[in-house]
This record gives sequence, C-alpha cells and structure tokens, in this order.
Amino acid sequence: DPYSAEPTRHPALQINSLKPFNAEPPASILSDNYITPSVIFFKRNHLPVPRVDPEAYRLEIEGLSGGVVSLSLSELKSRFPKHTITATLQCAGNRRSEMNKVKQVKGLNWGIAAISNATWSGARLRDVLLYYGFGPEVAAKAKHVQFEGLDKDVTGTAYGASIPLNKAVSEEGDVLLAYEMNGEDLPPDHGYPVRVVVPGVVGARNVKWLGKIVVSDEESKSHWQQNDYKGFSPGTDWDTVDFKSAPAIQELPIQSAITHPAEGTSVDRSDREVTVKGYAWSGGGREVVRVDVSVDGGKTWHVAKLRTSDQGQHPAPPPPPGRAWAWKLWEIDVPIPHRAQELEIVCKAVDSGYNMQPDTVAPIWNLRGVLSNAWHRVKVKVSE
Ligand code: MTE
Ligand code: MO
Repeated sequence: DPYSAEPTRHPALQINSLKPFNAEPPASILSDNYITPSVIFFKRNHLPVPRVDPEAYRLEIEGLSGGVVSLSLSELKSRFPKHTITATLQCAGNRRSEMNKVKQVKGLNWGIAAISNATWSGARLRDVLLYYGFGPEVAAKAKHVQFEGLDKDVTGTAYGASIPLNKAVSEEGDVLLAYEMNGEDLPPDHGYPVRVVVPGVVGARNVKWLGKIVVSDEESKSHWQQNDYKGFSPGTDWDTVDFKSAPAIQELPIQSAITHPAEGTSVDRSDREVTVKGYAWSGGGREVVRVDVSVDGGKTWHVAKLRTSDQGQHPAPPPPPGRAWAWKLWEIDVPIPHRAQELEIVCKAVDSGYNMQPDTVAPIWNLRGVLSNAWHRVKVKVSE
C-alpha cells in the first residue's frame, strides 16, 4: 500500500478523500484563529505523502548558467537569509460543492474551508536563483520556473507545476522555499522538509516536498499545469473542452465566505442582532478593502469590521501595495429585521482593484468546478 506511511491527522478535520488524503477544517472553527493552526490547516494531496530523510534531502536546480545545482537542507538554511511572510493558501476547488448544486462538476466536493492562513519561513527563491547564476543571460530566454515534488504516482510521475519567471525573481514576489510553517518544521502533510510558497497564487503551484526547480522557457509539462486547474465557459463540456485553449490558473479572484452562523441553524429574535463572521482574501497581493453583509438576501447591506490578527494581538502593519498575501477575518452584528422568519445572510468582498464577487454561481460554473467565488449565502431560522 503506497499509503502505509501517511501521517496521523487531527480528528476535527472533515475528510474529503482518504487516499490521497484531502480534508478541510469545519467552517465553524476556521475563523477562530487569524493564523490557522497547522493541524487543522486544509490538506490537499494528489498522491501519497513521501517521507523524506532530512539528511539525505537534496534540492536540484536546473536551467541556470553553470549546470545543475544540488543543495542540502542545511545549505539552504545557512546560505540564505531566513524570511517570514504570512500568506493564505486557497485551493482552486474551494467552494466547489456550490457549483455541484448548479450542475455536476468533476473534483473533490470542497466546502468553504479549502483555504487557510499561516506564517511561512524560508529562503527567498529569488536569493537562491541569483546566488546560483540567474542573470540577464538566463532571463533573456527563460519565462517560467517549474517545480517538481518528491511525491510520485505508480508510474513514477511526480507532482509538478510552474509559475511565471517574473513572479519567482521579483523583489516584490515574496516567493519562498519554505522550511517552516507557523514557527515549526513543515509538517509532513504540508511538504516537509521544503515547499514553495507562492503568495497570491493558487494552492496548486505551491509545490510541497520540493525536489527540483527548473528555470525554463516552457511551463511545467505536468498534468496539473496543462490539463487541470484551468477555467472554462459554463457552455464548455467534457466533449468540447480543449485544455490548450485556456491559461493555467495563477492568481485567484476575490473571495469571501461566511463561517458563522451555520446553514440551517437558528437565531433568537430576543437577541435583536445576529453576529456574522467570515473570511475574505484576494489573489495577486490585492488587499481586501471591504466586506459587505446582508441578512435579507442582498436587499440591504452593512459594512463588516475587518481584522488582521488574532483577538488581543496587535494587528500586523498594513502590507505594501500589491503584497497583501494574507486573508482578513471579518465580523459584524446586524439587526434582525422585524417580522423576518428566516434570514438569508449574504457576504461579498471588494479588493484593492475594486474587483467584486459575482452574485450567483451559474454564470461562473465550469466543468472542473474551480474559481467558485459567488456571493456566499447562508439561511438561518429566526426563533421567537
Ligand atoms: N505539491 C505536491 N508535491 N503534491 C500535491 O499533491 N497539491 C497542491 C499543492 N502542492 C500538491 C502540492 C494543491 S492542489 C494545493 S491546493 C496545495 O498544495 C495544498 O497545500 P496544503 O496541503 O499545504 O494545504
Ligand atoms: Mo488545490
């Protein structure tokens, strides 16, 4: 059984598939912490978790002048300054279950919690590439940086992905070869001993158990770069889809969802107000600037209070423009409308580019169920 060496997991996780292991935390606890504890951070594995011996570990780098580089874990840690960022990871399939309700899609049936926020520490990819000879000569030809994992399928094919070269080498890109998550060694599920953290970019490009980096004029040839993780028209079906016709997802669109109250629960009229909580995040380093909340299905709106730290902690200083990698948690007390017997609670976020979420799922439905970011809606009863 290729899955015999899987790590133990937290019992609170809601399992989407066991082999490979895919799970998300219950939405109700997701917004309890600004920094998601690693044990409940969503887990998305395509293959068995590889167990890597840190002494034997080598990171190979190809495509730079001067041939193949082979770097040990201790060299990675000692040769390059340690840099820490707080960044949210979101799976392209987060909230896929809402697309499934419109029409069947292919993929894991994620709820709203295939997204989590952590601090990541490691070497800057930029520093490593420059150290080993990245310069104008390489830049003249290369356009992409490919990553290969040490996790392999039965045919020996590794998980792989790539990102644009300019994201990888830009001073503002903040791409890390991370060896710590939330101040500790990366857990096995999250890529021990080294993963790429590409802040602002879809989870799929944040390759775990990183074995190889290739600076190239081509994108990764991997299935997940070429024939998956792409968006299509609602009119495209499995008979007509041409994966070559769409670009690989990199930055993700504006997103928000309600973590409290839960669908189908009830609120007391005597409380007069309902407390609504959730998260909001946008890709590409675009900062969330506002979250609007309605309890009457979108007829009237209220502006939620945004939060960038755990309760009682000092909020982080505001990020430089274009480098807002972390989510914001939000909260608001909204008066319960007179005579309402049911509330349709809705949230929608706005980012620094004034991008907003679409109001319904149908116009953004796609056969793979990715990029699901319509207004999130939760219905609760009002009890007398
Ligand atoms: N890297 C490797 N090597 N293998 C994988 O299966 N899954 C990707 C990405 N990196 C994956 C990987 C996907 S689709 C996502 S959403 C994120 O890892 C999930 O990261 P997490 O498990 O740390 O939350
Ligand atoms: Mo993903």
